[in-house]
Formats: sequence, structure tokens, C-alpha cells
Amino acid sequence: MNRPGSTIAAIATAVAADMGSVAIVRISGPQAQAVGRRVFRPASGRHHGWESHRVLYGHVVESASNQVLDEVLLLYMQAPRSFTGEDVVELHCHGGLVCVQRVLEQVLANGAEAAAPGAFSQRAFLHGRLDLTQAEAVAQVISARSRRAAALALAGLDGGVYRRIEVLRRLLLEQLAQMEAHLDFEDDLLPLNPVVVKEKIQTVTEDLSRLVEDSRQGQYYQQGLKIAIIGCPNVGKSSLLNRLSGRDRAIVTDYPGTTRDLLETEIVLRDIPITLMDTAGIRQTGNPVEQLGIARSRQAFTQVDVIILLFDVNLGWSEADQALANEIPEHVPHLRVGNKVDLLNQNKDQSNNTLKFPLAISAITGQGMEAFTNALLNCCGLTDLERLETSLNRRQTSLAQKAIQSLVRLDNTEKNKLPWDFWTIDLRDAVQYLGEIIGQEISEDILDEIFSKFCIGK
Ligand SMILES: Nc1nc2c(ncn2[C@@H]2O[C@H](COP(=O)(O)OP(=O)(O)OP(=O)(O)O)[C@@H](O)[C@H]2O)c(=O)[nH]1
Ligand SMILES: [Mg+2]
Repeated sequence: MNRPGSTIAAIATAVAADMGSVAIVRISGPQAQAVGRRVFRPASGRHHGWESHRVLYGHVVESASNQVLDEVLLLYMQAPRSFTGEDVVELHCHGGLVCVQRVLEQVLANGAEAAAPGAFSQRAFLHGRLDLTQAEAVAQVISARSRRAAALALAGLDGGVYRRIEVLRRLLLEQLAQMEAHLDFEDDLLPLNPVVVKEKIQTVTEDLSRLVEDSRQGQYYQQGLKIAIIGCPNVGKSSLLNRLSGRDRAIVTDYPGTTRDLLETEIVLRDIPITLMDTAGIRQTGNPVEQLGIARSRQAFTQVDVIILLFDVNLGWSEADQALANEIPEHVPHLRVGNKVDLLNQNKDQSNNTLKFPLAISAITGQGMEAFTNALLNCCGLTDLERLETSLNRRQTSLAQKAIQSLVRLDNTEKNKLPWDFWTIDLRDAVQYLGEIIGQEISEDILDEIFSKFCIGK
């Protein structure tokens, strides 16, 4: 991480060749304006008009050669009215790869140091512009892969996570304060009733548990799900992947053994980002290429959150299908789905056991896809999604879980009628964990660790 008080710079926008008409170099720190003045030559010829929140037009020029590196707009934001709470200068350059890189190099050669990942957000936090949950939400807003993920992250940015946690932390602090008062001045105060105290703490535990459960679902919006389509050859796995992705992504033929490799595609299903994998149909074969593909299909078993086990309803649930089902590790949920139901109507012979399988679809006509999607999300425990308002990220969830564990330990403390000193130990731990979520009781090392997971320029 950069030293506090240094002036830092980085490209704040995505960098890609041939993409984006504008790219932004952001400079933050006490020297931001000085650095800006060194690299920027205003079109008006004079360096007047450096007022806060005003846009200047001009060029970034290499001082030694006098060469123009880019035509830019410059935006100066004086502390504390900026994202970081420091003096900030933004240079709005042309997009793509080259100009913005050269502008950054020029800025770094003139008194700014390269910003470490997350450095801007960390400064925003340290200057009290954002609490920790809001700073983390910035990263989540940016990385959101669906509208719903963005909406949940924006709720966090708005302080939604902070407020939920802070209320609970305060409730616990009140109880803690009471206990400590009793430890110090027992004789002067009315006695505390452990049952009443326990009840108050219980409501906090329940609220936290709900939040953790919601977050488990919310994280699917953020991180997405990984799903593999597995099945015997020719049942329509590649066709299903093509239908779900809305493109002709995988090769489909009526030759069994068409797919030879794992093939991944990104889709969004009911606002949940999903990495969908097509796999080689699993069977006994002498073909060495197909064998390699099949080995990869089997590897997919353990890499995914859910497996769609596809079979052909016209052939019914065969022994081969059952053998495959037996291979799926127990902890990986799987959904059995019958495909090619459109052919079933034409086949007069329905003596097989297809009707036992309520989930029948057609990858070709799209029949049954709605029920299939519902079942798939149910299979991942994704229910009642509309209700979600707040979602903790992984770091926050694990701290909330630790707080719950501390509070649950108080059950024993109460049952065994232990004195108040014992209560305060676990209660203080719980308060500490909740404080860490919102960044109130957190060491510098942990902060560095959290922010270093951000990208450069955030
Ligand atoms: N009528 C009908 N045909 C289907 C359906 N799904 C797939 N097919 C056909 O079944 C054949 C095999 O489809 P694929 O998608 O290649 O099957 P696969 O499971 O990927 O096969 P492998 O890659 O060989 O394991 C193709 O001729 C598809 O057009 C369906 O729902 N209805
Ligand atoms: Mg295939």
C-alpha cells in the first residue's frame, strides 16, 4: 500500500485496445494539483481557472520534448469534496491503450506514485468518506454481473449493510455497558435479570442469522453459480447450452460423442450470473480423444455448484443414466432433466418410465424451460429472492458468523448461572466482530489486506 500523505495516480477506467472513447487517469493527494499543473497545458495558454469542480480543456504534454501526448479534459476536485477526501485531479483522456498509458507515465514522472490496488477506496475510508462496507460495495458495484447484483451492491453503497450491523452492534454494546456497570457498582444498581438480557441478545442473534442466510443467496448474485450439464452422448447437452446461452455456442450433431472438451459460457438466468459448462457425453469408448474428453467431464463433477443430469425421455432413465448419477459426489446437488420431450408426442410407445420424471424439456423447441429454470434455482437453495435487500460479502458473512457463535455461547453461560464477567467476554467478542464488519475496530494490516483485493484504480 502507498504511504499515507503521498500523491498517488492510476488509470481509473477499464483499459482495452479499441474500446471506450474516454479513459480517466486519477491523481489523489496533497500534490495532485501541482502534478496536474506540471503535465497539463491549458488551451487558453494560462493556468487560471483552477477552481474546484470545474472542467479545463487542454493537452497533456511531455515536458522534455514538448510532444503532445493527448487532448484531455481536466477536472480538479479540492479536498474534502472528492471521492478520496483528498485533492483529486482527473485527466479525461482518449480511450484505448496508448494515450492513457502515456498520460499516466507522464503523471508518474512528475511527482505522483503508482497507486496500489484499492488505494483510492482505502483513502476514502480513512478520510471518513465511506465506511468499510461502503468501500467494499464500490468494488461490488463495479464487478456486478447482473442488474440485481448491482442493485444489492448499491444498497450497500447507500449504507444498507452499515445500518443493519450498526443497530445490532449498539444493542449489544448497551447490554455490555449495563453488565460492566453492575460489575463495578453492583450495590448501587437494581439487579440485572439474566433472562431478560438473554432475550435481548437472542433477537440480535436471530437477526444476524437471517442476514447470514440472505447473504448466502445474495452472494450468488455477486459471485454467480457454476453449473455443468452432464449426461450420456447425444442426449442434447450441447443443444441445451445453446438454448440457455441464446447462441450457437457448441457444435451439435446427431453423432454421439460430438463434444470432446469442456466448453464454458457465461449466461444470466433470472439475474443470477452463471458459468455454464458443456461436457463430453460419458460412455465406454475406444476412441482416445473421446476418452480424454470424458475424463474432463468427470473432473467437472467437483468443480461446480450444481449438475444438470440430462437424459433422453424417449429412451427413458437408463442404467447408464443411473450409473452416472451414482458417480456424482454426494455434496454436489444435481437435477435430473429429461430432454427431447417434443419427440415424445410423436413416439407412440410410451411404455417406458418417462412420466416418473416431472422435469421434461425440449432444448430445440424450448418446451418446459420455465419449470426447469425454477427447479434449477430451487436446487441451489435460491428461493424467495425478491425479498432480498441487503447482502453481506464473504468477509462480512464470516465475521457475522463468528459473532453468532460468540452469542450462542451465552446460552451456556446463562444456563449455568455464571457471573456477569463471563457474559462480558463473549459479548465483547461479538461487538468486536461486528465492529470489524463496518471497519470500526480493525487493524491497519487487516485493512491493507481487504483493500489489496481491489483492482488498481479503485
Ligand atoms: N427433437 C429434438 N432433438 C434434439 C433435442 N435436443 C437435442 N436434439 C438433437 O439431438 C442430437 C444430439 O444433440 P447434442 O446437443 O449434440 O447432444 P450432446 O448431448 O451434446 O451429445 P454429445 O456431445 O455427443 O455428448 C442433435 O441431432 C440435436 O439436434 C430436443 O430437445 N429435441
Ligand atoms: Mg455435445
